[in-house]
Amino acid sequence: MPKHGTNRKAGAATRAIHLGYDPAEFRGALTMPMFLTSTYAFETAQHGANIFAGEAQGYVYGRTKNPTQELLEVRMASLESAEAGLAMASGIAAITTTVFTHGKSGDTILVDQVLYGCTFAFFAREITEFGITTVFVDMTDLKAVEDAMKASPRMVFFETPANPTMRMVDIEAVSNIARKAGAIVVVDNTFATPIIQRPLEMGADLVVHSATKFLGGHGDLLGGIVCGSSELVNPIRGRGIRVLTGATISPFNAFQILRGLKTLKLRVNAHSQSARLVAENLAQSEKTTSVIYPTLPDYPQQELAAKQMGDQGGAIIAVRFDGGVEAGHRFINALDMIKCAVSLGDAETLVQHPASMTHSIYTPEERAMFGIDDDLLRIAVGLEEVEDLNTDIDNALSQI
Ligand code: 7XF
Repeated sequence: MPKHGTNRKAGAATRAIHLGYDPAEFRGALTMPMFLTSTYAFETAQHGANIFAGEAQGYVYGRTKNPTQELLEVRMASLESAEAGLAMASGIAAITTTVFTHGKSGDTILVDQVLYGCTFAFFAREITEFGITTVFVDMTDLKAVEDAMKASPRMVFFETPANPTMRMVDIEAVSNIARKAGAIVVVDNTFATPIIQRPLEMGADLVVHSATKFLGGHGDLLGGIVCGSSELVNPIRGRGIRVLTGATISPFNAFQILRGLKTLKLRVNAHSQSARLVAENLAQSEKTTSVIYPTLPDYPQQELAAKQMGDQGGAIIAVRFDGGVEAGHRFINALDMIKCAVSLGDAETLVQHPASMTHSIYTPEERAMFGIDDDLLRIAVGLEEVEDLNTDIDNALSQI
């Protein structure tokens, strides 16, 4: 084992802090420095030509790769039990470059119905313009997934737990079906993080993240990452669509996400503990009609939740109010400390109304079909003292 670091068998928090970095290589700097450079000087003209030709190793230009970005990729790949990782400018960049690299004109892609709004819009409205056919399937229905394989899809894409309803897809079961049909399975693991759930260990081929959320963890950046086998990740990395669309992550953001990863396990554990208590508190109020949270006893997919996420539910709660949209809006407006904002995975607890915010890009008909109802609110529990969160919530509940 190297003196400076740790090997891939060390625990997740240890790897998130040490893996792949030797201070001796960087003048003793304890943390990986940020490489704020847009270009790199070649030793000679021939050296530069050799790097371009792939005959020598080296850095060329900031849109291609950067040492700070590379360490982030090594650590995230390790956390996701992957061979390789590729960090990008945002979660959406990670998703779109993955799809445009592995999906070609004429291909069919199977996509679950409940997705972050812009992800849905990309699959429903944009890639169809490039000759890719999207088929939306309720992936909680394995028979429907099986039937959909008749279309010989190139790729299967889903989120679990899904944004914003917290419904889950069985990663292992869907991956088994897809593998037989030769389709690549891509799972958006943003809500669970690799601390709670590692889709590649359950048979998925690629994992994507919005690093904007828990990985960064402090609401101060945008970033994304895709992890999987080198065979699938390297074509996205090369001189392919990421470099050609400029979806590269900034070294500054990579640095911040590396800092976030050092506390990822601590934070995710704390998010889960508090969210469970907040969910219980909401569930016992007569003002709420349903509270959907993976470790609550009445969570509809309990067995699957336990299989994929163990005893942690993550930070996100879906909640409905007696009195529908108006009651939900009154609840949001009556909150004091808890802010009304999109995003999640931050230290601050955030609440938002999916139908008019994160999922407003779905048509009302699409939302109605897929269960993203008007009366649903999404709470992303942060890292404040849970007593203070429940005080704010109780006070707001008393006003509606
Ligand atoms: O490009 P981004 O870093 O914003 O990531 C896109 C994305 C990808 N996957 C999931 C599961 C996501 O939730 C997101 C972004 N979601 C934010 C939200 O739901 O609050 C976006 C705010 S409009």
